[in-house]
Amino acid sequence: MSMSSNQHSPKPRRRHLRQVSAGLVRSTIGTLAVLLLSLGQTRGQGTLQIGFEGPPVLRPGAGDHVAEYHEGPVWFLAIPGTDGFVRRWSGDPRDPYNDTAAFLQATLGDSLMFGLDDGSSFDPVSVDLAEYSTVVPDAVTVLFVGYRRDGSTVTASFTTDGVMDGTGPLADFQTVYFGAEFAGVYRVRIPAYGWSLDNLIVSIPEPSTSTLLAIGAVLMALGSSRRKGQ
Ligand SMILES: [Ca+2]
Ligand SMILES: [Ca+2]
Repeated sequence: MSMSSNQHSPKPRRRHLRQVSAGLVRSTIGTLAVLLLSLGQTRGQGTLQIGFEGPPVLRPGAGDHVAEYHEGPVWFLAIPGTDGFVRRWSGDPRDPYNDTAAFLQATLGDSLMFGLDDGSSFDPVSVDLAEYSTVVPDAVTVLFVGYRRDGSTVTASFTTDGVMDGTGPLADFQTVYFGAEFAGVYRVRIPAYGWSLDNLIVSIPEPSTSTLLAIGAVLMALGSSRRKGQ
């Protein structure tokens, strides 16, 4: 990108053209930098796991009935018109256990939905599901509804295995996987209750097509202006 400065003194018009060209290159590089910066900030996360470990930290065995929770670029809210959901800290022997401190639980009247802060689409990959507790250890069917920008929806139902022994030797949580049809949703709702949930994994496509197109256009303009300046 460096401009040669030790040539024979050019004619005034050529010098003026070179100055204009150099200014164009500088402003174009600046535009590219801004685009790449926004790319890194909004789309660079890749695949991430939400473990619900906070903050805030809770005391062992405590449950916090909340209307919202936030971790990384992902927001969690209760579906409007429902009570909320419970963020629970391990320590109560009746709760499902998986070697991590915190997980989510939905009791009667609760619900959950989630999406990304910037509203962009993402691909749900998997989530760990368990029964409510050893007090309510029955297998539970959990419905997930995904929403796309084109107005279409996609659903998946997972039924837990009914294995639930709290801090006993059995695995209370089981990992369930979303199919390829769930790709490209911007919001997911879980209208059912009576479940426990942990380790949500989502994949955030990177980078967005519109940002790539913008960078391509800037690069083409840069190449064109350099050819003209030669
Ligand atoms: Ca956890
Ligand atoms: Ca189970």
